[in-house]
Amino acid sequence: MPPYTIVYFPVRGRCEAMRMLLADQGQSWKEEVVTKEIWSQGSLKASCLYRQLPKFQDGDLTLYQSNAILRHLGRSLGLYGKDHQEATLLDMANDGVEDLRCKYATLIYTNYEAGRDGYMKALPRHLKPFETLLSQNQGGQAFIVGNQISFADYNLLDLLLIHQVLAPGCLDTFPILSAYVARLSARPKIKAFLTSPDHMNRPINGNGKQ
Ligand code: 6SG
Repeated sequence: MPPYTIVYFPVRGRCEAMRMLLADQGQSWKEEVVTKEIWSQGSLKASCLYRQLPKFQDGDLTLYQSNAILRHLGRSLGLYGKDHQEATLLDMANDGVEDLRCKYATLIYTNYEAGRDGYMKALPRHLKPFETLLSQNQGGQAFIVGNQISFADYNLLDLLLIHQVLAPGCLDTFPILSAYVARLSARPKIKAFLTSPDHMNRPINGNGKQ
């Protein structure tokens, strides 16, 4: 039995980055899908540390908070940089991913119709830091930090992929980001994951908006 279990709603949401990480690292995991009906019963919610999903199990260890889960997998599977400094730079990159993910979630779940135009207008400003970070590491030809893939790369890749759905062409003015998405998406196990029915049939968000 795989040691990993993801307990989450039937969406990509806050779990697709960890799924991509596990798939790319050749790990298997179990999915426990929580429907709206099950969640609204309330007993699972009441049992969750922050009354939210995802919940993640690694053997006997139960975790909450998607970024803590990504970092745990980063530490466990050697995806947290080569030294202390790289780990810190990865934290900085991942916190930036989280900031934009929160803006995205606010748009999707609270302000989709009225907020769309403003979001699109501000988007280049929010994408630029990632182009800058990449450009500072081997001219953008490598990963977000250092010479090896990290938990933050999977999180950034997912963030960029969902923005390409929200705003097709949003990376056109960012050559380094565009090449990064193409390069990472072409990694054989990521490609297999991204073209799998499991991924393709899973909605990005819980309210049908994307
Ligand atoms: C929502 O926000 O899927 N968890 C969400 N919502 C349910 O009762 N900081 C942490 C982290 O990084 C944030 C957790 C996150 O892990 S994720 C949660 O638990 C609650 O608060 C986005 C997502 N949304 C889908 C959703 C959940 C409830 C309403 C919409 C779909 C519809 C009903 C159930 C599933 Fe639905």
